[in-house]
Amino acid sequence: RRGPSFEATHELATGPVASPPATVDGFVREFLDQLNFGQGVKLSQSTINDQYMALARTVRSYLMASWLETGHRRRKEETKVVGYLSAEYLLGRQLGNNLLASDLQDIADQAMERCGIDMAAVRGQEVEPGLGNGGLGRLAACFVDSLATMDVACIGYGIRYEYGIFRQTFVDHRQVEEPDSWLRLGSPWEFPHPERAVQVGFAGHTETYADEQGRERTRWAPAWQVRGVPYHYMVPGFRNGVVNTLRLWSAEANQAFDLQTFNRGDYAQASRAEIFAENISKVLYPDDSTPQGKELRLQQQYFFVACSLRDFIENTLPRDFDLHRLPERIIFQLNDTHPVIAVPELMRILVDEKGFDWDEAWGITRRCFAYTCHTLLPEALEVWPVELLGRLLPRHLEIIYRINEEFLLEVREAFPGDEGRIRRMSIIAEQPQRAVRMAYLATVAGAKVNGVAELHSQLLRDDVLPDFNAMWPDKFTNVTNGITPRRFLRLANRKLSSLITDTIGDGWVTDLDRLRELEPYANDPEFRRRFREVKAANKARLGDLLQVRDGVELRQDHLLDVMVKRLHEYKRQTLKLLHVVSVYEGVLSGRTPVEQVTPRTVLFGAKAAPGYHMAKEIIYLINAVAAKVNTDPVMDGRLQVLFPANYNVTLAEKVIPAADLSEQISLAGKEASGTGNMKFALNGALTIGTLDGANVEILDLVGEDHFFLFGMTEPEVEQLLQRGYVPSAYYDQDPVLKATIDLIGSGHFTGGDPGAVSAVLDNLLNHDPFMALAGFHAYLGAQDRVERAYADPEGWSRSTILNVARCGFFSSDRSMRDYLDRIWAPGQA
Ligand code: Z2T
Repeated sequence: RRGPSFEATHELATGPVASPPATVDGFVREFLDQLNFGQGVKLSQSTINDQYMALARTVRSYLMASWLETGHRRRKEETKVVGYLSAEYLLGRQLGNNLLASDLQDIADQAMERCGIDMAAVRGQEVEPGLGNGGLGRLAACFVDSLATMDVACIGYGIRYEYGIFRQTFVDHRQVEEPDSWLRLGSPWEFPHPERAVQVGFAGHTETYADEQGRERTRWAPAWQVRGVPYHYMVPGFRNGVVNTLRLWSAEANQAFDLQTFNRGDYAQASRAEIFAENISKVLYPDDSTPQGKELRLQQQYFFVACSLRDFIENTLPRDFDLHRLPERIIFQLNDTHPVIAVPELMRILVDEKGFDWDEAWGITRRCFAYTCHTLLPEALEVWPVELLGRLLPRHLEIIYRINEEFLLEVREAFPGDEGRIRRMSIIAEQPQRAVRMAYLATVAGAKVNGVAELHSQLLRDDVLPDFNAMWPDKFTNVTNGITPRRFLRLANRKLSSLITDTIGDGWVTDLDRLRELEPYANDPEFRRRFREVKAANKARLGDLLQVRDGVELRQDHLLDVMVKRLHEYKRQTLKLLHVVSVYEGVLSGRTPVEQVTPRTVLFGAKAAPGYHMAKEIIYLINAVAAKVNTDPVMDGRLQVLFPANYNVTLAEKVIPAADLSEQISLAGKEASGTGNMKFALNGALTIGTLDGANVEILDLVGEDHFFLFGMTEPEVEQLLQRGYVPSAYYDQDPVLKATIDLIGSGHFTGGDPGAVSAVLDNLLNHDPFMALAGFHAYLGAQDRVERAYADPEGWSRSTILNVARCGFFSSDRSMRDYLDRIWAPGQA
């Protein structure tokens, strides 16, 4: 099964692996080798894509020795490994990151110049692997970056989707989705390992039999199988010689086609099985925080989790490892409920395949998993109908039933006679249909359960899982999210990074708390001037990009007000839009002299789930408002609304460093954490925001003089809901709100057609589940404060510098430290 040992191939066949010399000469030589012998072209004939492929392979070859060395070391050291199980990794482009990690940026620039190659064009050739929806997938990418930088043994497990998050375009102001064929021009960062493929079964039936000792055992006879082929990706630490592995699984058919059918001439039928199998990893489900409960999605989940457990147990642990000691060697971190089917899968492996007693297996399993919840929205908690789960994974359903039975016995013992509680806590929901509550299964099996910001973790205890908290209070903990300072500061904002490094040295890149040392410079006029210069340069860079990418002009003299995140009602893009329209309406109606309007560009970036009707209507409305406001001479160009299509990590890296104002305006109690909020603050934007998610912690750290806070607290939201929320009352009582909504409702933005906006307006006036109308007045007040503050450039600069200086806490290195301290290390036996 295992071929020659790593030692044999490494030491005997090739000797120690040497990197090419880290000089411009060495780089040029390696690059030309890659171009000639890898890509098969001469420099003079090469296309930009050839050059990109060769450059990527060159960078790869510099990281290879570290990768082999790290793998070698990990096999020797008997430490616990973090198995990060995530259905999404929103990696962003690899070239820049890997040049940064290997400290080859300058050498590569010079080498390309020497070859007469346009480095910017080559960088632009890379299609980012968009294997995630938004925050959750990007968080996974930040976490594996931090673990590599901290030299923690981690394998990131996930799915190699052939198509990642769709590419968004706008046609007549409406979102159109196009397939993201990110692999089309080649994928130089991945290493397929077909020799490490594993089999995954589905469906079929279970049967009992007596083993040699006469014990009753169960086995599962799947009806069909697919092959999981791992593709490895390098996860380099920041200049520390460590390269961890991301292992993404691709589904393939066991046989290309059925030869008998093929020979009969039914070619379409002959390849049906192949198409069926390959569908499993074909495409990422584009739903951010509202799962669809589709069979293919459950297939994806089981597929990658079964591959990953098999891979770790059979191919990563030493041969003949005693699985009783499994918790000493692995902690599987469940990134939301998507991989929770791993729990019954590990039980099945231990009990059915390895012959463990149930109790023994359960004792092990409960120490091998920890669960991170990323939401509070009830509709986002995954449930799988018993009928579906039983059909696709019959043995797993039996195991879940038994876990539930024994768990409910435990509940009965802890709370005798409390049948209501037992019904509430059951892993199996009875209404509206029998279904497995995956969050409950994860909570029962997990050694720890965590939320992703202080407020979220508290609400998780109090509102989402209160009965579980009552039973196991010590299980619950918080780890506030973070972001990697490598990609989102050092790489995305090289100018600010240089200014910081010139001022306090470069230790901050791996120890972000050191940004505190910038605090005194907030009072230094010269430093503030340089800080503003950086912001202006970033704004100019974004302007150049938007000109080429979207054919729009970014006014350099405007306050740049940015709201970039998935389109969701709870995030309240409509509230931002109401503000925009109110400014415009004020001028249009003569209430506000146009000279009094602070010149401002509002930039939106947002994808809507393709099936989320209201979100798509809101996208339409934003585009419609933009078209009118941008061109109406009455505004004298003082208000611009930009909505570049297809917001992704690549665009984020340009937008965030240019922003002045960061919009974090979700209804309190709805955004679990947010991570964009952290990226903006660390890049010198000020936040206008509610007391939601990690905003609360940002506010605590930066102080209320340097944060534009508005809106209800979470308890106030609850109270208003209890009293009965009537959105139309706000419309009736606030003349500015009324005029704003009436202008939209008049069809002013939609060619005189009020029907085109009625879905959004009816929803706002009659339902408004996220209380945009209730928030409107306070939001406008906060925007007034923004404008007054912005009118004082010195005061504004001071605040932005203090934001940067005080937000070191939001490094994902700190998040990883917290996971290690609170979740991963305590389980160590
Ligand atoms: C997602 O991106 C998030 C939560 C989900 O709940 C699903 C997805 Cl795809 C099931 C986001 C949260 O909305 C956001 O607040 C948080 O910062 C992010 O996960 C990372 O924790």
